[in-house]
Amino acid sequence: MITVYSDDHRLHAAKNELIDGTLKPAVETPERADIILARVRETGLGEVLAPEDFGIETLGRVHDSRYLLFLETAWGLWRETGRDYDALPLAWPVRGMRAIEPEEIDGKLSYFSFDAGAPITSGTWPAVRASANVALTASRIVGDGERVAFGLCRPPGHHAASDYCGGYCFLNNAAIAAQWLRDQGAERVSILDIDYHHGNGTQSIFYDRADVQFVSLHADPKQEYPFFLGYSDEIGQGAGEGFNVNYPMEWGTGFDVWGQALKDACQEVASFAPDAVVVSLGVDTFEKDPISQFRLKSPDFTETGRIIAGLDLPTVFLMEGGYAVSEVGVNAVNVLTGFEAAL
Ligand code: SP5
Ligand code: ZN
Repeated sequence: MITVYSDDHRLHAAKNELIDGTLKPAVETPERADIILARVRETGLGEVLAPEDFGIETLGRVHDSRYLLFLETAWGLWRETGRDYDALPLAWPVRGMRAIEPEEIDGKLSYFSFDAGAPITSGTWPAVRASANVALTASRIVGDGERVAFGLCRPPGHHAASDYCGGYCFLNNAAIAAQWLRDQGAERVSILDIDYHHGNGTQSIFYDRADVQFVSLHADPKQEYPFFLGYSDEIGQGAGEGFNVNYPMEWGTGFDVWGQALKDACQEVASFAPDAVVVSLGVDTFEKDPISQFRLKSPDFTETGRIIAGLDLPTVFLMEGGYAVSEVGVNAVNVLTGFEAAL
C-alpha cells in the first residue's frame, strides 16, 4: 500500500494545551507522525510518496471562504498585536449570543473555533494545507485505480467543520477527500470514522446530503469530548436523512463491543453501496491512550483492518488521532497490514 506523507506537518507544533484545567505540553505532536512513518518503513508497507498540490479551490469545496482566509491570515494578525506565542481563543458565542465575525483577531479566533484545542502557530497554515494535500493525493491514487492508499495526515481533521476549527483540527481532510472523489465522478462516498472521538466536523459538513454517508464509532458524547454531537438519534436531515449513523459507546468499551459495532457499521456502508470509502483512522481507542477511555489492544487494530477490507471497496485511510506515542505507529500500521493481509 502506498503511503502519502509530507514533512511539512512539522511546521505545526503547538506548545501547550488546556487539559484537566491546566496548561500541559501539547498531546498532538510532530513526533506522532514521525513514529507512524518509521513504522510504515519498518514493516515495509510500501512506497512513501510526497503529496501533490491541489490548490485552495479544492479546499473551498468543503470550507467557507471567510474561514480559509482566517486560517491563512490569523498568525500574521496575532503577531501584529505583539504576541509571538501560540494563538488561542477564549470565548464562544453560545445560546442567545450574536454570531458576527469580529474585527479583532482575538474575536476572530473565537468566531472560527468551537474550543481552545486548535492553537494557531507560525506554520499552522502551510502544515494544514500539506495535510489536506496528503489526503487529496491518497484519494487521487485510489481514484486512479489502486485498491487502497494511506494518507499520513497531520494535523488531523475530523473535528473541523466548514467554518470552524477545534480538537487539534483545522481543515477536514476526510471531508475534502470525500468531496474530491465526488467531484471526480464517484456517485456515492462513505466516510467511516473510527477515531475515539466523534467526528463532529465531518458529520456537520454532510448532514443534509444523500451522496456522502457518515458512519462513526466513538465515545458517548454524554461522557466524552466533543460532548455536543455524536448521539445515535442524529440520523441526518432533509435529503441526508438516513445517511448519518452514529455508534456512541461507554467509557471502558473493549473490542468485544467495539468490534461488533464496526461490523454493524460496515453493514451500513455496504448497504449504501458507495464507490469508495474514506476511513478516518484514529487509534486513540487504544487501552493506553493518555486522553481516552476505550480498551482496544494492539492486535485488535489488525482485526479492524481485516474487517474493513471485507467491504471489498476502494479505500482511502486518513490519519486522525492517537496519542499513546510509543505505540501509535504499531497500532496505526496494524490496521493497514491487517487490511492488506485480508486482500
Ligand atoms: C483528532 C482528535 O483525536 N482530537 C481530540 C481532541 C481532544 N480534545 C479534548 C480532550 C479532552 C481530554 N480529557 C482528558 C482527561 C484526561 N485526564
Ligand atoms: Zn480522537
